[in-house]
Amino acid sequence: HEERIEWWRDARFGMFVHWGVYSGPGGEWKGKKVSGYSEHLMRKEKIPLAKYKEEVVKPFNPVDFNADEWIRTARDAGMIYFVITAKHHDGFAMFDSDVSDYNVVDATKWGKDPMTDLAAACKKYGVKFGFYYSHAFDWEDPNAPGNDWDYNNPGGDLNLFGGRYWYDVHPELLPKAVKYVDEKAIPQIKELLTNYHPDIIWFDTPHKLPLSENIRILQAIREIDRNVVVNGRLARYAEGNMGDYQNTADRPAEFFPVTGDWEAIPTTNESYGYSKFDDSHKPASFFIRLLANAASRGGNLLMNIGPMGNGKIDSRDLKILRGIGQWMKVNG
Ligand code: JFZ
Repeated sequence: HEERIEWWRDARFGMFVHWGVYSGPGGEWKGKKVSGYSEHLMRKEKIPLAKYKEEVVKPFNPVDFNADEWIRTARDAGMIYFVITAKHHDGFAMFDSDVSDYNVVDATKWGKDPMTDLAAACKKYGVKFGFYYSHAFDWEDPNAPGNDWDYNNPGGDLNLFGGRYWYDVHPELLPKAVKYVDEKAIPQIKELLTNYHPDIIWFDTPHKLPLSENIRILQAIREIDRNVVVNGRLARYAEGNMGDYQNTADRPAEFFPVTGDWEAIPTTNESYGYSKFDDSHKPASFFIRLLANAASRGGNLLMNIGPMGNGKIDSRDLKILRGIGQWMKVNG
């Protein structure tokens, strides 16, 4: 079934969006700066679920969100596809879900589903649409791997759960993970496929589940959708996975020769989710070079931005996107 990936092979450039209830605090908790990935706020600050619901989930109210504006901005930067966090590690669904009430429509002040509008805007502008779904980590579901607050990412606490490959050390915990996959992950992935018809679905942190569970998820996907593109990180990290930090401003990326289908996912600063204090944004020229480099080696660039809790795109990200757009107009 090679045809389904044809559009992706030609795409070269896409927008990755990390946006969730954690975008509200935006890397600030109790008046102090939280460094690193703002989307990991709950884990980093060891926030109990009840408190996260009360102080992060409920107040989420992105009144300035405008799907049309987001997708137009992506298109104007020369982006061909768009991938947004439907559920990140915090377990919170940013879409309308019948599987779990822990979702943007039922649990936030805002009470709206941004994904319907985003899917429609993508159609309007001819941009391919897709979801990031955290299938392994879920900090809300008591059966999911990684609901302890004491592990270090990526992994799971060594003493409590055996770390990276916990299921080898603690096979007796495996039935719990299987229950989570059956009762939350697979049903929600099916909701995403049937309700929004994405062109691509993007998974991450595969080491948190045994390969057999990851493959079961792929089977469930293929039972109802033969055409959706699925990234390799559903199952395992690719051989030679470079990690994020190879691509920093002081170390411009040189992609090694890679064969097959590959994609780099640099973020504009050092967090994927919006982080108010992180000013480490790279200039547009950095991403233009990265894009040319990736394209010349047969890869795609899925550039990440972190929109704010009010629903607007951060002006620091906008500046980069506009810079790329200007270059695209001349060289695109
Ligand atoms: C994961 C997430 O934990 C993170 O929040 C974000 O969504 C990012 C895109 O993916 O983080 C990773 C996963 C893999 C590596 C680094 C960060 N890696 O292989 O180096």
